[in-house]
Amino acid sequence: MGILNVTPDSFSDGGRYFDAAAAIEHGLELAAQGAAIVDVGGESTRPGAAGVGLGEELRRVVPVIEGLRAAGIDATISVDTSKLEVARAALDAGATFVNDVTAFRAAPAMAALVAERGVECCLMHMQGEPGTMQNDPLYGDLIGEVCAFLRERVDFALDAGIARARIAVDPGFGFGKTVEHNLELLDRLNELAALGQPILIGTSRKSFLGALTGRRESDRLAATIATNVIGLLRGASLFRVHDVAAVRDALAVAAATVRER
Ligand code: PMM
Repeated sequence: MGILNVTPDSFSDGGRYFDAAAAIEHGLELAAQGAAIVDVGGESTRPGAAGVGLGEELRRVVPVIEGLRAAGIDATISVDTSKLEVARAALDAGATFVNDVTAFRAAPAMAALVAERGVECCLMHMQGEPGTMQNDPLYGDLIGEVCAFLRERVDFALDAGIARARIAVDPGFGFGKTVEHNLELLDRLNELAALGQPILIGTSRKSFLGALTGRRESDRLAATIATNVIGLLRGASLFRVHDVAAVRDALAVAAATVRER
């Protein structure tokens, strides 16, 4: 899954693809690099980010999805949103995947929409809200709490009529987690297999990698690759990244190695 942030303020690529034409070009480039899914987002969820209004989010996302479709993009188009109206407009414009970092908590009706359209979705764990989630996140039992949350949200999605095979789960790296929490989640990712759903991870260039390497966002590719290879070995099958070509190569080698055994 290649990341296409149409925002002025995302933590790593904010502002680079804010213009629709530049965003469409970059989305096509992500697909050309081998992304099976291009994830289009119009609202930054970085720690401390302010929310964006409905009209503005629609203006950012819809023309880009329409443009990618019109250009015949060879990838599934995903919309990264927590708003029902944005999800609906994105599906109307050609998206077939809804990536909601609130796991349908912000807009519960989004579950019925996903069910009705027969599209796929990703449900992510987050402790707190983007504005305050990094202020001293606390867990009694990190993996147990993340799994219990995701199980409850999967049940909610199933009750709304979404087919089980169309639901991916994501532990939400960086969303209400310390560096230690992120590392424990990655190392114990295999425990999420108990949920029986495809596992998506989004570690690309995130701040815990900066804390471990001392590198700025644009210099975290090697660290990003390490986390995605570990994620693959621990059972993840979807990898949300900025640098598609490089991560794809690393995953191809890791997957082939494991398959040989
Ligand atoms: N991270 C961000 C945004 N959306 N969606 C999922 N499913 N998982 C994530 O980890 C995730 C996400 C924030 O990162 P960005 O600013 O690079 O988009």
